[in-house]
Amino acid sequence: MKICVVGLGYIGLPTAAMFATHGHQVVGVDKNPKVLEALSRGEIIIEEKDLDKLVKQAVTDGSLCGSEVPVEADAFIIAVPTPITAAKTAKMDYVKAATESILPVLRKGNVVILESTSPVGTVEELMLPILERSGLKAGVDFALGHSPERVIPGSILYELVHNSRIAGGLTPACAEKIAAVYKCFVEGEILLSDARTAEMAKLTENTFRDVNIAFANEMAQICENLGINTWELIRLCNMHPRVNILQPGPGVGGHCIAVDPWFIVEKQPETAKLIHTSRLINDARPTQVATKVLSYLEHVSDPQVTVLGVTYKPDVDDLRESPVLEIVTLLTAAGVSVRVYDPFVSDKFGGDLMKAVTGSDLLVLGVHHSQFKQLPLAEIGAVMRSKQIYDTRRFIDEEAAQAAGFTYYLLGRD
Ligand code: SAJ
Repeated sequence: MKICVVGLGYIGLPTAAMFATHGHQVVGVDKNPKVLEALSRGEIIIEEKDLDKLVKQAVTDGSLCGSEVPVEADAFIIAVPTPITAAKTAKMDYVKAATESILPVLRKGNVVILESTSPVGTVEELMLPILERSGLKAGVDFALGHSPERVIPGSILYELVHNSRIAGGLTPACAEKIAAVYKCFVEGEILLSDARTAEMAKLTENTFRDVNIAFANEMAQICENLGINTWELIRLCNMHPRVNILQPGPGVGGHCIAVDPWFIVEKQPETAKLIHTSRLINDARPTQVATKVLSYLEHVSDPQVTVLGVTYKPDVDDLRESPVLEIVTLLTAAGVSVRVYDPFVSDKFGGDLMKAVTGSDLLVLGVHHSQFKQLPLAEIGAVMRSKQIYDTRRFIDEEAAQAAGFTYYLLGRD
């Protein structure tokens, strides 16, 4: 099969490389010349485990190449961003433009699949009318539907293969055709459904997680006020066979969980009350954490803080919607001099750890990158002005910190 993947980001590029290494001829389309230029050399400009090798292999074999515009193909996959506007509604411009770009090359017998996370109705109300301008009929002359990506950054290639995948068709026959496209590499179950349910399923999964994290974050606030260690509380409660509480933290980041629930709220503002409140709870976390940081610096003149880790989650290079970046901004606005160290964002925040901590009054552990387990606390403490740590992830060994002379504060307890 010839497959055209529109959008070569965190989802499109791994998906394109996966098809290309499973017997298909793939053309990847992107507007960013840097992406295409790197691809022509078999290289990538994003960080994702093992993706560089897979792309290199596909390009070297001649099964994957880049293009500025879609070309004729058997299947089209749209994996472009669906960001959120200031009004908290989905910005569908990229999906619209990607669909329009397919129009000139759409042929009878094609399969068109939306992978981008989108509000309910996108396939039927946005894409279908555009594609039918071709004179072809959706569900008759070409198959159309939604097959949401559900992979977790950091483990994308594994999850692309092993997760189950929903194939939501405009008609049952469309769903079958969509499923057939992915069969070459998906080892998980392919679940047939309709397009609207598939759209809602994706939003519901991320909303489920957001609501549950909001619960953990609210508990953390309550426990701080009542002098209870949330982490110990959660450990005890999670021993119950039907309780599984997630972890509190400095907020919810990333381009998915902090965004997708709004796509449900947008459609049903009166009804989606718990969903809306959960979003607000998680969005309030950076302000609450920044306020805590300021309280630990109350008696310090000209306070200096070092933030360790600013990406939206551990062991990735992605800064989108990062709550820790927001904390950095809030502290800076409050007159604190903030230095950031994050080895995953080497161009901006890499450099020298020791330089970043010298003269500092407080370390804020913002993200629990694996390598922060081996922080040389004694050495770090020796160059700080005051030895204080605020651990927003319960990641640093409290006893080790205290042995190195630090005052240790824990989110959800102190
Ligand atoms: N977080 C917490 N507490 C937790 C778990 C996460 O505060 O207990 C925070 C993280 O620190 C991070 C944010 O939530 O800031 C989101 O991280 P994540 O690891 O939960 O999820 P994402 O955004 O990287 O990926 C999610 C996944 N969705 C679900 O697990 C339901 C993934 O499967 C989706 O494919 C992805 O969104 C997506 O692309 O939509």
